[in-house]
Amino acid sequence: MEAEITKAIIEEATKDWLNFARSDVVIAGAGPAGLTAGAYLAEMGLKTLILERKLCFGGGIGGGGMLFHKVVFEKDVKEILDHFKIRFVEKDRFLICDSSELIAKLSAKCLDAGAKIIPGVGVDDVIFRENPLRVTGVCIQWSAVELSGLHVDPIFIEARAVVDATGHDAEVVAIASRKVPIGISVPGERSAFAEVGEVEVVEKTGKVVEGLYIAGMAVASVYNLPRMGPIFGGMLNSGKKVAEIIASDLK
Ligand code: 48F
Repeated sequence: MEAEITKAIIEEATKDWLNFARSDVVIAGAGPAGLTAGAYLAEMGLKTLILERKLCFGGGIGGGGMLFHKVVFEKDVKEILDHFKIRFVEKDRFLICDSSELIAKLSAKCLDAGAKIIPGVGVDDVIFRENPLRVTGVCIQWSAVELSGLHVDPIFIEARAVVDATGHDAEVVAIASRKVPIGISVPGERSAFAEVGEVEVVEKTGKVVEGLYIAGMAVASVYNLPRMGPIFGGMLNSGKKVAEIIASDLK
């Protein structure tokens, strides 16, 4: 029986890797921005792979605000919350929900719509082509190998669009900016100014070079925008916006 367990796991996992080796969209990071983007992209019929370095997903959602298990939104995000069937209470200018419910419902919608979320895998580089310059996929590695420090070459996922949704470090754009002439650097985010950060992070969401897009706090890092802490409307709006831009670009 034990050998059959092994075979069942490896065969089914391999089917997924073979299927997603060439994806429409690969998203690095399963935080609020990556999960929101993944759900909308999959709902629009795009073959979407979300790679998450950790073994759980949700990124910064789980920590709520200083471990208080709630996150807040401004009211413009009500339509998205309703779309994901996320319950909230209203208080003054805010909608407030449980951090666990946000993680569960964003990820459930991704999976139900057909996106594949694979945990324990990090994106450690991009694939590029020149004339014209474009990003055509990512290099990936088991997080356990990254942590071990062993020298193990990555494997590749080709994609028509790559989304950096890695959060505060904008890891994918940071790597690309060092190794490919994309003409962009990553200065990092500014100190907290929630009201401005919430708006600008959505405004600046989009494509940084052909094939490479940013969403969520990665946008703040790339464009030196203020951070906003445990208010998450900007993250959901950013994820939705990047999905709409990609869907339009890939038509
Ligand atoms: O950090 P994270 O939650 O980013 P986000 O979606 O949302 C930011 C908010 O949580 C919060 C905030 C909002 O006001 O300030 O911080 O922009 O989620 C990013 C996810 O990406 C994973 C990381 O483990 C986390 O779950 N990640 C980071 N680098 C990589 C990665 C990588 N190179 N490959 C794969 N996953």
